[in-house]
Amino acid sequence: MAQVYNAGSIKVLEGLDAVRMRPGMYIGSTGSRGLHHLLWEIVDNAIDEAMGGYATEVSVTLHKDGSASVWDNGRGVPVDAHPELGIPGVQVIFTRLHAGGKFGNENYAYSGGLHGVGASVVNALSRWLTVDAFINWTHYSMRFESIEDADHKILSGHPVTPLQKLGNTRKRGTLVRFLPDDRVFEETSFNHDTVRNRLRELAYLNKNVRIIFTDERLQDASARQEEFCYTGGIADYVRHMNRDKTPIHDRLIAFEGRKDDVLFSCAVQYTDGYSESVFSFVNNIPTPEGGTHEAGFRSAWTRAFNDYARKIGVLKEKDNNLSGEDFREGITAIICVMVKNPQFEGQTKGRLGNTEVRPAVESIVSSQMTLYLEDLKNQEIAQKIVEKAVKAARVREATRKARDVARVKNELEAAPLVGKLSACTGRKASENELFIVEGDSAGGSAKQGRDRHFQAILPLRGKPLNAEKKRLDQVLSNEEFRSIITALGTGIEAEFDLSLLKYHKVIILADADQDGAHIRAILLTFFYRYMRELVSDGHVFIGMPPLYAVKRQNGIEYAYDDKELKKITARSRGGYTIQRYKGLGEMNPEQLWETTMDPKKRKLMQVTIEDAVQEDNLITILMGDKVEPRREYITQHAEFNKADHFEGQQGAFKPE
Ligand code: 28G
Repeated sequence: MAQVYNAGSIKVLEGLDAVRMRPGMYIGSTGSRGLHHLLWEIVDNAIDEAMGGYATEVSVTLHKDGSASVWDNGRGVPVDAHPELGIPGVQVIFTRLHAGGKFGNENYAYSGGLHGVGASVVNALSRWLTVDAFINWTHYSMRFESIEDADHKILSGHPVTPLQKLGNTRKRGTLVRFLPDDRVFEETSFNHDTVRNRLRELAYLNKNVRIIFTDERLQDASARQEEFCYTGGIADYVRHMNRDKTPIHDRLIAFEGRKDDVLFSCAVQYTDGYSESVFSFVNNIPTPEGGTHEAGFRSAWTRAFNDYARKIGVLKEKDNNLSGEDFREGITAIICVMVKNPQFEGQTKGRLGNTEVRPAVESIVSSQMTLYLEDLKNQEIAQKIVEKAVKAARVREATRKARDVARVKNELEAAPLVGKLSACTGRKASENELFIVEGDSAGGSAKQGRDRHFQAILPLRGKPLNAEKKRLDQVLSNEEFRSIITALGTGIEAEFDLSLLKYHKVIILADADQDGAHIRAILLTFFYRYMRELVSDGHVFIGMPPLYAVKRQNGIEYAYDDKELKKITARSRGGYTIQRYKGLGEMNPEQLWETTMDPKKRKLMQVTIEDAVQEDNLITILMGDKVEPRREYITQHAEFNKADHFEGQQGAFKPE
């Protein structure tokens, strides 16, 4: 076993052991998310080097042995002795908690935040980690391991070689490779798509940085390497997001600005659609829940266009201003800020809280948009946007009137709606569940099989319509959606109020076939577009009915996928028969309860918004007007007979 090579490192190791004792405190979780966090931490350091203008290239490799490596061609992590500690800088960085120097350091003023826990945390949670620095034509290397002492206590991130000079080099930069510790993480395999999508996103957010992704684990050699580099940055990202939509102008509205310590940039393009797709980032980290930067952008954007609409006479003195929503119909926008000490708030830490950011962004957007709207060459685009907003306002007004009428009508028709919904008797919303069930016969079984104390059933007769292609007034006139809105009690869009939610679990129950998939997609689209908080707050679930029943003398077992079926049949000596369920309707009430509704036995997948850009795009593909991308997507993902077909079909799903 290797030796402690330097006495000063004893204290250091204690620090790292704290990380191993409570990994969740440093990286959030020890599941797949936490695992990827390790990689983001190292990638962030490489990107920081590029953002500082010192590196042009970052490359990330997933190796066959389960390790990951990251390379940047920057200045190389310092190897000279730390003035106070007397050990090489690289050792300080990888063995001292918070020694990354991201806080109070001018070199890295805008980095990390959520991710910025430091490279030492990655070291603490790895089986081994190596760092190679290429500085002044010299190749330096150092290796850390997690070792066991005489009492079988694990010492994390222990330097097992002193800093070594390996020889001459023509390279410049830093290479870090590490193997996540399987004694810490439940999941140790990096997900190809997760890594790829984040690297691509980083390439869009950091224009001209070349990011090379290599997955050596892939069989197909031609798919192993991908390179991302975008000269247009976030403007390219917006174009990419709109690739399956129909833009109403070619040239994007894009600008940057700085106020005090806040750096701001945005790119905007309108399409002929009706939905609002605004994606925001803080220090390269997505903020799906918005925050002060988005608030500042929205208010300045609305004010600039209202002022403009008055200036060109579309709004007269007596007219009211158009609303912010009107100016955001059909918008696709990315807004980025760099902030010094970002405060992330909200349940999933996805919202920026810094109050100083709002006025800063407001001032930048106001002055830039004033310039933009005064420029002759922008008049055509600006007028199109105002025109679109005026139309949106008209529809909104008509909808409001229709809604008032609908409200009265609704009250009159309340009886049939209530008749459709089988409410539960319990009054605690936090314990109550609403099952939205495809088809009358399955709905009937669910009604009989449920626990009526906390489970309510809403059967869907026909297919609800596709919310993506419709305006609000059409969505509201659809009976299936109306009954869902009424049953949930929250209202929708601007009037959505989560505190009024009557069922904290909303469970979609549809067949595991094409039709079921379509209904799921339609319902998720509706929730995503009109009740997004319901999804982002984790209230939406997908029920997983079993695909097979294996009947034997001593009873029935259910299999939720082909793998499980194999397991069950393998250990079933003697006779058995397999029933394959084609739909929920084939199960009697008891079976439906036992397999799909009983909280003790059922499988539910929670719908989450992991990657809002991805989500938005998937919805466009599945629900938008363009047939070709949809056909392509469905052909690629058409494995409707597997229980895991939910994955990648829409949104992100994780087990209950
Ligand atoms: C490959 C994977 C991840 C890195 C650097 C470069 C420097 C550095 C990193 O310094 C501490 C604090 C301020 C000097 C900075 C090199 C200044 C001069 C660096 C990385 C010491 C950290 N020369 N590249 N850290 N500074 N790449 N990639 O981690 O005073 S970390």
